[in-house]
Amino acid sequence: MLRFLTSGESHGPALVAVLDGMPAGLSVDMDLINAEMIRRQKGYGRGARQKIETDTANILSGVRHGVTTGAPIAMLIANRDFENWNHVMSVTPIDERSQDVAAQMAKKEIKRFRPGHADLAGTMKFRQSDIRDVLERASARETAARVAVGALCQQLLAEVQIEIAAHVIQVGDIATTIDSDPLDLYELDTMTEDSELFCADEATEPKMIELIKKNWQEGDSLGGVVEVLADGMPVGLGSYTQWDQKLDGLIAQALISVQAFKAVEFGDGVKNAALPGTQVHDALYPGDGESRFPFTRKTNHAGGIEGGMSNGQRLKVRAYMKPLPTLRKGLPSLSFPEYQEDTAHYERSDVCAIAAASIVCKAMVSFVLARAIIDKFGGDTMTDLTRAVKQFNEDCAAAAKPSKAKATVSVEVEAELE
Ligand code: EPS
Repeated sequence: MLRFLTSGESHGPALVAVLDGMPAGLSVDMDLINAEMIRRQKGYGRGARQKIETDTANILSGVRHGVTTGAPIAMLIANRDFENWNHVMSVTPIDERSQDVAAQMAKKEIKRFRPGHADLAGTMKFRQSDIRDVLERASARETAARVAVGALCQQLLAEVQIEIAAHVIQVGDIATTIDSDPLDLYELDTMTEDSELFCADEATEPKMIELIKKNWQEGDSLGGVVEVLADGMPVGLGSYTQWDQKLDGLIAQALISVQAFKAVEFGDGVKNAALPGTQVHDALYPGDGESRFPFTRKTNHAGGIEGGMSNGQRLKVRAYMKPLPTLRKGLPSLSFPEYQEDTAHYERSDVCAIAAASIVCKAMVSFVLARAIIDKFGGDTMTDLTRAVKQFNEDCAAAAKPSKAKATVSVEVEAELE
């Protein structure tokens, strides 16, 4: 089974990811991984930290001569900023009597909880004496490691002709007016490439940027909405047979695990709850000869998942991010460890990180899809995997043939009768 863990603190020496269960024989393109790492660092509304970092993933194991061996893949992303935090984040004990150490410690001390962040519950849960022990790991800096994992998964998905893309469709209360349904994903990717917010709607993006600017000036922060789309989906990823195998459940969990994400919607999930079934379910029509399947549909309100399984249509999932909880205009809060009234701590942060988060959401969906592909089709080698996917897809397409053959026979019979 494909799985991964990450390790690392925001201002520690490095982030690490270990991806286990990748099939042997996948050619790894480091440029593609690092291009995705750089994309995650972009986006209007990010803070000064991104000027310090130039994220690159270094593969330490599991890949030889550019090809996966089937062994666990370890990747390391260095934190350049660590040099400014070497005492505060030192792995080994520090000498607090040293002036250097004391000065850095005092500067980085956190004494007040930030409502909305992991600070309060995390400090109590682990009985910490310093909020920083929570903040450092709860930080969204960790998503750099997830993007490295996701970029590798995207390379596996490409081998089985699954294409994935993400774009920002809302910042604060400003939504795009672009309908992504008719766009192919390559086109969508090209449209977002030069955008500062990875938003395909050129007309709306300046308004989003203005809103971020305004919130920055006011010491506030903003969330937004990301849409992740995948084409070339085989039928039957995930399963209806058990709650923990449902593809939508797995994707939702993966997306909600991304820092600050609070809601996930498949297809028109939210709107559908208010409509009668005849307006919601995607009616089936016979295959048109061009479809990869023995059926076609005119709508995709379900977002490509029915009964916890992919149904062959475009996967369409939206993920909703809350505004970041680190605010210059601090909310009423409490001091630690006295729990006295105070104002929330402010530490350098982003005003809006939705563009970066779109790359993270894409990475998480890529991971879940790669895992589902391996679960269904077997994962020791890429040769076996790609062969099994191809065969299954061909069998699905061929399923259309009996009805066509029947039609032909009946035509022939009628002809004979004449
Ligand atoms: C983050 C706070 C900021 C962000 C960080 C997430 O970091 P810093 O405190 O160093 O300025 O920039 O995100 C990243 C470093 C990153 O690479 O995405 C937080 O508190 O979650």
